[in-house]
Amino acid sequence: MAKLKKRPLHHYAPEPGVIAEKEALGTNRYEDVYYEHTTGKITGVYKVGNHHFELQSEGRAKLCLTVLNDDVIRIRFSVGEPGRDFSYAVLDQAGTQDAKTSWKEQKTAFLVTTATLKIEIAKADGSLTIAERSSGKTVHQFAKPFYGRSTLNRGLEQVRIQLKTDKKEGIYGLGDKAWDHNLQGSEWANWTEDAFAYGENRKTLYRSVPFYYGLTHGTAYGIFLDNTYRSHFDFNSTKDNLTTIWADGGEFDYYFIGGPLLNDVAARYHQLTGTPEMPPLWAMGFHQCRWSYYPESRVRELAKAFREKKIPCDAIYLDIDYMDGYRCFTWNKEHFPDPKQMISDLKEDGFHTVVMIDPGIRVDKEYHVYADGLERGAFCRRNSGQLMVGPVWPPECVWPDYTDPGVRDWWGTLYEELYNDQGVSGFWNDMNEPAVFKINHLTFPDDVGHNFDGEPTHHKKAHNIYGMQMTRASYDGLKALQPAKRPFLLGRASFSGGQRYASLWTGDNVASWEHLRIANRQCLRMAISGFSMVGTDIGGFVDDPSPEMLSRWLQLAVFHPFMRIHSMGNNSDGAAEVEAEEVKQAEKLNRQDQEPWVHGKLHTKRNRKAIEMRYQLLPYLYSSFRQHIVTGVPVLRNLFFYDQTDANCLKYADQFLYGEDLMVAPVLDKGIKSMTVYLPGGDWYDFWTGELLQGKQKINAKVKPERLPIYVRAGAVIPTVDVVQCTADMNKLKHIELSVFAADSGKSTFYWDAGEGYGYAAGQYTERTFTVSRKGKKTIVRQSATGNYNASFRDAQVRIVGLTQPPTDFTVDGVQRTTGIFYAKRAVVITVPFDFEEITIG
Ligand code: MIG
Repeated sequence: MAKLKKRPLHHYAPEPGVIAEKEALGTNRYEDVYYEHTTGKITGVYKVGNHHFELQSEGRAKLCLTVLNDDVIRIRFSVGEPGRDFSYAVLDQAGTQDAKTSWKEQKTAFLVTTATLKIEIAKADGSLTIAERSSGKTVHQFAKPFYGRSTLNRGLEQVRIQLKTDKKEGIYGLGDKAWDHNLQGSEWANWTEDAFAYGENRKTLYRSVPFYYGLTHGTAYGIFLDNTYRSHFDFNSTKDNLTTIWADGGEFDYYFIGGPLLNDVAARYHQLTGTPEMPPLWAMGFHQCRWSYYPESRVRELAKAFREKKIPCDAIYLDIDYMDGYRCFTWNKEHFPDPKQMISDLKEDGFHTVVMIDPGIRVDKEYHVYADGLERGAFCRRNSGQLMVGPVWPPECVWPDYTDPGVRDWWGTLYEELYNDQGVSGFWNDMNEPAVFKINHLTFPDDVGHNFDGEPTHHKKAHNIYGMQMTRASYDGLKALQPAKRPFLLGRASFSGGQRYASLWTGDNVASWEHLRIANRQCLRMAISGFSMVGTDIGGFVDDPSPEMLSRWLQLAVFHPFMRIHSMGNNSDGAAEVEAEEVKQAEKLNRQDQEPWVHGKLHTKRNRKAIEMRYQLLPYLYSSFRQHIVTGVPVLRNLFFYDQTDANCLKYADQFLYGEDLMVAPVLDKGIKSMTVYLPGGDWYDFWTGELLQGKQKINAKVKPERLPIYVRAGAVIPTVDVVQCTADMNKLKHIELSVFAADSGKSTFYWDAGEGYGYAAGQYTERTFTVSRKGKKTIVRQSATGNYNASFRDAQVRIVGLTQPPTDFTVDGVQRTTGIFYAKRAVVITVPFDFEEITIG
């Protein structure tokens, strides 16, 4: 029998012809035959309302175009008539705006115009060209018409577009890739994968985010492919000036997002796919984790050590060993005889407890989750009707089908005992790619079925959203169990839009300098791809960090919205239960600890300092997160988001902005004493020394072991507080410090609320806007506030940096002031009531 030739994974369709894999058996039979689908000629347009266009085509492929708003166009190619209009990623309300459009038939094309974009659909073959109206620049241009391919045996297996690009175009985003910031010249796939100890060029990692930014001739745009199959993005990897994007099935349903600024594209992508709610304040504190802390005495010991050593910490994590035989939602009673008591004692001391929940449910008739799930038909089955059974931690597991709304609801209720009765604060959803042990394929076979919210399908289509739907089920469940509490959920696998449900950590990284660099890139890339609540395993999961490496990692992680140390301890990868017993033995002998104090006095001091800084900056970080939710602009942004036309910003892409006002130059190399930092346009202050520095220059920054070079935008006001040991103590603070970095003009916001609950939705927050200006030799700081949250702060120590001469005259709300003034080395500090309106210093 002739064998079907194996084609490489990333092949484009062979061309031309309709008969593939030609090793004919004799006459007219083949191993398989394939069909190609295009739109062919576009013969007319059917218009629905003002913003939806259905193109009539001669070929089997169909094209619909929806204008969501002036800058966002949905383009939908389908082989045959379009299917159900359904998306896990895009918010329902994203499609409701009726934008003003006009359309015209020309000789060779149909033309759709919005206020900012001109979209041309070629009559000859349905190719698209999109130009920005104001600049006239073409930013999106098909090099070939839409192409679909199906085979008799496999059905539809490829939908594809090809776009013109060139090596000068910058390509950013695409979610979870460890590669350099600019993806031009490289090729990637999206398929959620348990990527233990990944390298920077691994094509597929834990998350699938088929969204990227292009930056061409100074103009930015975005492409989001809303397709859950394995998708592929080839950005000119073969130097043919083509970007090729394809998916292994479904529709080529994508969104073109106009700029012209990267920030605009980011904001619009978030409007499309959502932002998280405000996390509880404690989730932005420092967290300590390892695989695994047990038994109870060890957990208590750990908590005690943090307080004794005066290293702030808000959460302790329990990895899989807290469970009874890896049965989710149970406790190992030998190690944790009274979880409720332990959790409540930890809480007293300011520690939240976070526990792991996996999707793999142990096959065991005596286990309620298995028995109950089985009865409800909650677990995934194969085509044959058999349960999908495989090994993860338990030797045999089954998996809930989170794409079934009923299963999601049921799953949510399972948290009740841990969350409501025992007082667990947050949860950690691991292994939800879904990961399966023992097989190279790492996950389910393709023939596993999923409900897909009422339109049953196979795993190829549901794989990429499985983890996301698990976090959705968990998140919604927690919300239903305690509606007045902000859930904290940490997830691993996800898809575009998954940011609405879970924070994430980047997965099983390695303690190496290379991985510290990757940590920086990955968090930046996840943030610009929708996931601002992101962090890494500080110090590395696999292997042990050197003292210097751990300190540098902590210093970087001060600026990752999720900040947690995690390590593998003595566990080896892929351990089955038997090995796990060995690990338990090994744990006794050698703990391979990664707490902030394990590297001696000097490094403990440095690590404490980094974590303290995190707490001092929390009002700023929290405000920045709030800004992110309101504007859709990511919390972390590469320097080129600040000025996308400045070649140096593109070059110094490891430098990043945290919020609007801080710029961080991460130290990613061993032993360095100085580094070149690029300051983009505008004036900047050295955060540490208060020195005023002009923008658009490279500086040689001294690198100290105990801190990173950090810069503040001139005109900013940065709110900070005194060090506390946990966020619970933050709401008792009477003083806040406002550092004013003097300039001719500037504006900053400071958002504060109870740090928990939804009072803010009823106005229980305060958003303070500070404006900084100068008049002659006077520096003026004004404050205005909205909202009615009664913060504990009573006074503000306003620290003014960058005065051009020693001040002699102080006025607070129109009244001259002679007391409460303190002249520090680089600043003048004046203590004023927290709700001052205007301070004038000159
Ligand atoms: O196969 O629960 O990424 O953070 O410590 C490993 C044990 C399973 C993988 C997670 C890691 C966690 C570990 N888990």
